[in-house]
Amino acid sequence: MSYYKIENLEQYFKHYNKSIREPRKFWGKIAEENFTWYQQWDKVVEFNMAEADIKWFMGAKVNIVKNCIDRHLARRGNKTAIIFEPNDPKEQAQHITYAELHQRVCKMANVLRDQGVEKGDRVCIYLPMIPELAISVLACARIGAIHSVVFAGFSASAVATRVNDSDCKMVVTADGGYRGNKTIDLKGIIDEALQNCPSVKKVLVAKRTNTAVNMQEGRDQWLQPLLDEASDNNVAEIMDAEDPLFILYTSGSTGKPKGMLHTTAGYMVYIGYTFKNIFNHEENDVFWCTADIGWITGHSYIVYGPLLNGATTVLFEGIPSYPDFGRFWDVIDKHKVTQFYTAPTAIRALAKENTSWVDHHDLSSLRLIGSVGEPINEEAWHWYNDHVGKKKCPIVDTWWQTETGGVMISPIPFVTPTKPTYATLPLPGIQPVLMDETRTEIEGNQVVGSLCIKFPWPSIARTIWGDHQRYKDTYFSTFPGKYFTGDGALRDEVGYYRITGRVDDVVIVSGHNLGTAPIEDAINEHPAVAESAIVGFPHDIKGNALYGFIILKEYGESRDRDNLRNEINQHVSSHIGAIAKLDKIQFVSGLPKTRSGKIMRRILRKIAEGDFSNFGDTSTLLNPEIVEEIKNERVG
Ligand code: 6R9
Repeated sequence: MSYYKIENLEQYFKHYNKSIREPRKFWGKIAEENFTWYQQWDKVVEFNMAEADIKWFMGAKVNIVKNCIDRHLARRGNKTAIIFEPNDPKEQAQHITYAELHQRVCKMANVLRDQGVEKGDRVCIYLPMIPELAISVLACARIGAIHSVVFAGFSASAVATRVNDSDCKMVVTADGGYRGNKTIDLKGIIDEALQNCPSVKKVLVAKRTNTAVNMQEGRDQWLQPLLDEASDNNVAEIMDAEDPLFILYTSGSTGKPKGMLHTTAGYMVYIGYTFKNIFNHEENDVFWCTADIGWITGHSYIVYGPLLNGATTVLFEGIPSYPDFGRFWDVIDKHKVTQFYTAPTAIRALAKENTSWVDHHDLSSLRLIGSVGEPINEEAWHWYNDHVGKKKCPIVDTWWQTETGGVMISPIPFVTPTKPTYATLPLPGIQPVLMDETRTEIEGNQVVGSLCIKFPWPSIARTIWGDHQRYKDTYFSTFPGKYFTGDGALRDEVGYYRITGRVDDVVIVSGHNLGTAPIEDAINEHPAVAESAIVGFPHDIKGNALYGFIILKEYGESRDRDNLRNEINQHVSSHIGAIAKLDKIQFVSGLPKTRSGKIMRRILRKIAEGDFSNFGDTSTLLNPEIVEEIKNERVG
């Protein structure tokens, strides 16, 4: 019996139980039957949760890129591995076959080696969503260099912090990048960043926008001529199971960014396995994840997961609103996408527009649709289900984190019955528990608590680069012996999980524990509201009171503000209870968001408190200008 694919609910429970009772047998069998190894492991897993010391497949020798590309060549050499869909729909899409990908990755790997990159060296990749990005990632992994992809929307200072934190030796970038009708001066940003980065000796520059750039003598080189010269014969590095694969900095909604370190074999096995099951992958599918490779979602489910399964993956350079709000639906139709995976923030933005944008496209190729990144509110879930999935495609609401490497809680499509706003059940191997304030595990169903995981899974991050103590403190000390996710969750009467948001987004009002996410859900259901964010602020009598920052739809903008405030509060009262009424409501034109679409609540909390002294690191904000507006119009 194979454990690689879950076919029905009975099998899910069978596999799940096996994975808990005999994790070593379960993962050992999956690893053995579905991947190629130079040498097998001695032990499947070894761990000490108190020390945050976790090792999978110790003793094994493997190369993840051999598994992503080389082993498919005989059977799938002419199959499309990557479909590159450019920013401008008038520019032709590219279909890169497995054979061509192999050749291009081998050349890039040889260029890196020629430029002095060795196994274990860190390479910062700061590229737009073009094929060179995926190719650079794979080339690093092929020669055992540790890639650190920095999203090509980060500022120079954010890049410098990340480059210095991990002492990168090289930066791979481009002259510029396209984003809708804008051109971003990537090389200029790198030049500025590198003024403060002594470790970087070489910069390779891909050409994308043909923007004029400065090339620093002795440091900078154009990539293409080096690739043209390079041989396409490359012997992959033989890696130990626990050799580092990549560093990825978390989006940084709190504190200094953390360089999460992922290692080779466990990540490979878990990402291959989860891609197969969560997206119900079949041979002729065209899979599209709209994330950027600069985030964990792009690492795991644009590059590694699809390629490990010999799939066809779409790499989209553009944005959902360019050249118009029909772009996503146009791409689905054009490439006959079978699985579409996006974020609630994009869904809500598109749901604000006229439905004819989506209704006028042929989306009949879709078999399932997915969501990731934040809790999906009820209204967005239904819009996604009705207009995109046409009520025929299961929605996989996938909960996971940069730290977890792969999806942890999610429906298995066509297997797990879905429920709006619920991520539903843990994947095999994942043991979630809910904890109360006294650090006791909460048993039973219909309960709420802090979400922890009590047994290691193969793709858990192994450390924070250069700071194992911080790794232990952040994830393994709040609830000793367990991995603490930082999220709160609810477990319903059948054991389904609903992630309610970060635990620090819980506000205690008059002794009642209020999650801000359900209140926001209720507010967002009001017909005049486009989006909202709720934070707590200190209150003499209640301890804390609620402050709402609300974006109105056009429809609401012409209405009397005080009437709207009353209506919104009545809505909250009737949906959650009078206790959840907002003391203050400020209508805003936008919310401060990180580039991955997460609201930076820390800033809103400070504004609500009237403390404008120190907003901390705002370098990861997409729209820093909004902070000033919100500050000036604060409701005192
Ligand atoms: C993959 C990714 C992780 C945080 C996580 C949680 C939130 C992600 C979610 C979700 C509810 C989902 N989150 N997916 N919350 N439902 N389906 O987004 O990684 O950028 O590290 O963010 O995102 O709060 O803790 P990352």
